Amino acid sequence: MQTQVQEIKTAALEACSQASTVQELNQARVKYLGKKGELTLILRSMGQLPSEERPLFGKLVNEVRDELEQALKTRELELSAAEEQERLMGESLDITLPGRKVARGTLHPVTQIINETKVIFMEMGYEIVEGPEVEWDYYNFEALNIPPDHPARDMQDTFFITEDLLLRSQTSPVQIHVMEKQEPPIRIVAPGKVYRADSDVTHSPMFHQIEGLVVDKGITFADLKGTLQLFAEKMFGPETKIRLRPSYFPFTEPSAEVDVSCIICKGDGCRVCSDTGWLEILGAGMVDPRVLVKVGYDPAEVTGFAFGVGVERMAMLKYGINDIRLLFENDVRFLEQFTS
Ligand code: 2NM
Repeated sequence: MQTQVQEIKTAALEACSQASTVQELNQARVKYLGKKGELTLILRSMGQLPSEERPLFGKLVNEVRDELEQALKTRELELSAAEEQERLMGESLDITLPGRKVARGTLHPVTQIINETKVIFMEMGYEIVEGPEVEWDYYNFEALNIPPDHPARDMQDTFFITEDLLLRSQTSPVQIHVMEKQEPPIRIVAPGKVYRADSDVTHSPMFHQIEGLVVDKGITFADLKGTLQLFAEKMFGPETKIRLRPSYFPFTEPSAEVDVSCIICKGDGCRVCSDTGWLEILGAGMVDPRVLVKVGYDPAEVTGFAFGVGVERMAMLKYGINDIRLLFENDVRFLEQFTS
């Protein structure tokens, strides 16, 4: 039986060194050391030996088992290291490749212009106010001295919801609300969406407007001019000039169209300014005394100026966009060009 044990040992060590994978090695482990393995079985048959030989035989089997276990362990480490090495060699990972860029969103150009405008006026001490997009006829028209037969009140120009509810066609109703609630001094800017029944390459039925209003004792047309000059410089660059031309709005008297020197050609004349050197971007004027009276102010005590700008128009001029619809299609290939 001792000879048998020696034979098992030799065979088992041979199987161990012959195994070329961890799997084969495990098969050898089961074959010799498993519950029904050759070494296990021979130990169980020890009863056949005379009792005085049993301790020595048991010792031999245990020594052989320890030796085999050690050999299996060593071989397993070798094989698993080799297998890991082979797996890694099979992987083609080039750690010198540059990483993939994370796609980051940007603010819409219209939002960027609104934010810039807000900052410019906040630095001058203005408050930003917002109001509802659905308005009463009173706040959108009547309080602004726009008479019942004014063309702006036509269904063709304004989206009416009922006879006296509508989608605001300007943000000035926000300013009427503020004046009704607060006493002068007033220094506010109202940005937001406005709606007009108009649609072509330069007009969208929804667009954004920013209107400003200052009311206090002794406010003059010179204050208006100085404010708009400063706005133009901060928005379009320090060299920007402004030019005022007489105009008419029902809610201001006197009124003016305000031009800025062309931001593309700096006044030399180009396609964007139709060779005039000037771009019309603002409407402005001194708040009509009738508007002040309607909100309960005394025009003998206080005066005010107001102005309005179209945000999409500013964006189109600033970025040389020739079709307003590009600003609302939200094609990422278009919007990506305005990464701030
Ligand atoms: C403009 C042009 C001129 C304006 C007037 C008022 C108010 F409420 F004070 F009467 N807010 N905004 C105004 C004046 C708006 O937009 C082209």
